[in-house]
Amino acid sequence: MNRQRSEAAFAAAKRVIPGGVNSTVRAFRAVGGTPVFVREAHGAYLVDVDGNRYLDYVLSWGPMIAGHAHPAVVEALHRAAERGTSYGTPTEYETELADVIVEAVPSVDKVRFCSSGTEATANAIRLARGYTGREKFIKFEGCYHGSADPFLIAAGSSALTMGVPNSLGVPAATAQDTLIVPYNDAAAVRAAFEHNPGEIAAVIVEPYVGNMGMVLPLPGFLHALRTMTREYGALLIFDEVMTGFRVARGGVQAREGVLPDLTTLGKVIGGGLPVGAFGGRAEIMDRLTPDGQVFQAGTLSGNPLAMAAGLATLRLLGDDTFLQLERLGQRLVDGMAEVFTGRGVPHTVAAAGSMFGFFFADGPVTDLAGAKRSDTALYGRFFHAMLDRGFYFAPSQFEAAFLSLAHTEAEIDRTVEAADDALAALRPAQDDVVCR
Ligand code: KE4
Repeated sequence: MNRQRSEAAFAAAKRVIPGGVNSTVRAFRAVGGTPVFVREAHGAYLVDVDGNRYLDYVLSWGPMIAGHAHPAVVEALHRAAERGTSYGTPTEYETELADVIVEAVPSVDKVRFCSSGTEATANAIRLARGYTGREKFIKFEGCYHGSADPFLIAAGSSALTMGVPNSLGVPAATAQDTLIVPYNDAAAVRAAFEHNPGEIAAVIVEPYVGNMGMVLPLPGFLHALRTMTREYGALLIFDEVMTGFRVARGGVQAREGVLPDLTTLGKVIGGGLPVGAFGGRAEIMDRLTPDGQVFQAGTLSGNPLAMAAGLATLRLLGDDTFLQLERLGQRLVDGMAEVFTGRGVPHTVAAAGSMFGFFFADGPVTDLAGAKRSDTALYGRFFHAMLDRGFYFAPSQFEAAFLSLAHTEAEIDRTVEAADDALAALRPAQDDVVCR
């Protein structure tokens, strides 16, 4: 595929934008090569600046569940823009979207909007700290909750699970309040509570993980978090920025029947416009300013265009559409698994609704250590082989993939065929898996 204009665009971007991108993962560092510069997108397809067309399985990292430029969403945005783009006042559009979220998400009585998932999770942690009067919180290795300081922490060597910054600029003092434990390890969570009696405000978790690749909770893990947080007086926060209105209308909590104290949302609820939200029981949410004393603010929080795009998107998602997406997702991962098996490539696949993932690894991946043991070099080569065939997967093994209402069975089947062709063409390097 000719991507000369993307290469020129990348060179031009790097002159005025650090790394040529406005979000790190877009730079293709995990898979190598030049990032694709997109000119436009329609339905399930991206079109790059060279005119190449790709079937899109990233969907802007989740938001575009209705497909790109869906007519109902575009029309809603046109109408909203003609009324102005931001007022800095309350609007009924915010209440309208809040009503939809409260009705759909089982644990949410009240919700506050902001402009990104990062803001949502950072505010949720502040609220949990304000509500409990405690300062530490537990997060899981490999779970990503946005780019605010308290989350940019890696597992430290300390037996107390004390974290260490994994970005320059994050103060050590901040890291001390972030406790890191392995995903799916309920015993490590209990140990963290026992080592930090009365100090832990919350446990925040991606209930289905999309940020180390797709990793699902082991049976009972989410229930164990619910039990332990109640037992130790901490709040349970489900970070459903990626899974909210994606794996089910009510998110993971609706599928699994585990109700957190706070839920963070983003992506789908904004239909591709900047949005974030956090919600929970009224007695917690009412601790927020102006009624309470936990401060939150944002110039564009609840922006009318984001509300319009979010409402138009959520109105397209009925029970039947979630069933349709579930079926498509399963068809895809079954087809990919068959291809990987046929080509003798060790693999594991996971799907929930319209979110799915795969690792080139022997056996299921249940935590970050397992994800890191997968063949990421092969993933990078597979990514490019599929890109050259017109299929856009995440430019990193440690991401999930997504489907939209615009994806059809025919396109799923074409993807599976292309995957078989791609693996047949790949010349496994000595250190990669040998295709038997
Ligand atoms: P944003 O600040 O990027 O809107 O949301 C942060 C966030 C919070 N929680 C979860 C579970 C998330 O997946 C995210 C953001 N996801 C990444 C994709 N892995 C966004 C892509 C990017 O960083 O460019």
